[in-house]
Amino acid sequence: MEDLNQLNEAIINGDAKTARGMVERAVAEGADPVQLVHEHMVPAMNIVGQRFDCNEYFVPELLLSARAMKAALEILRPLLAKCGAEPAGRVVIGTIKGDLHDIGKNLVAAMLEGGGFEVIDLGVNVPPEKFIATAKEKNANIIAMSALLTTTMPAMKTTIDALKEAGLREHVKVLIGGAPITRKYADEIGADGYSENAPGAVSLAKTATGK
Ligand code: B12
Repeated sequence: MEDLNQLNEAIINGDAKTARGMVERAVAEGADPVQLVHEHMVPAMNIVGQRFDCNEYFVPELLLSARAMKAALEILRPLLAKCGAEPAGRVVIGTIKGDLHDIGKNLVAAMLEGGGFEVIDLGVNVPPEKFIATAKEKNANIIAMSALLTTTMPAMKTTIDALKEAGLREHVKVLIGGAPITRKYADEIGADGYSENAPGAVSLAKTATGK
């Protein structure tokens, strides 16, 4: 059996090849994909964040760790999706305008797929009008927005306001998340739900759609 602490180390050190290889072998040996993500990969990214905070890591190191995380997630994404059952609703997800962080958003998208939702992922730097137009076009039940920068958070409120103006607010639930987001902020801007992690996002989405 793999020593999974090495998976944490590979992500912290930005070693994409090792991270991907470890995940492939762990999965082949029967490891639980959800456990790999939440007990090893997310904590590893948290350590990367702490090192960035105390000037031990700089943007190049962050990029390498993010690349390692993505490489490992690529293997797990289809497996996370398979954990689910019946389609539970349609979610339009994206990282808010001005924000390029997508690791958490990708994790939430994968877990929602795993929870049985059809997920339309608009990627990063998504303007309010694109969220609205896609939700309308795809007849979505939920818009899920991610923000990692305090400077981009206000675009979440702009999107909710635009949803109201488009006459869609009654039909589309809005879930938000990302490191700087709090429940208080979600309440302030009139979002329907906030969660600090990806499994929580699935529970919120299920509650929002009455599943
Ligand atoms: C990796 C990283 C980067 C990478 C991003 C790569 C990528 N593809 O995502 C790169 C190097 C590109 C980057 C760039 C920048 N970054 Co950066 N980055 C980070 C870092 C270290 C980790 C973020 C991460 O991936 N965490 C792991 C994931 C799994 O966690 P998460 O995103 O929080 O997601 C979880 C939950 O929040 C939740 N969730 C997330 N989204 C959603 C959505 C919904 C609907 C729900 C319900 C839940 C939910 O579930 C997720 C899974 O559990 C953070 C530090 C930190 N501790 O957060 C800084 C951080 C976010 N970055 C920061 C900064 C300042 C920047 C830059 C401005 C740096 C610069 N000088 O250029 C740029 C901005 C670029 C831009 N316009 O977006 C600051 C933000 C400070 C602030 N107050 O706004 C942070 C906090 C670092 C710091 N302490 O200063 N960054």
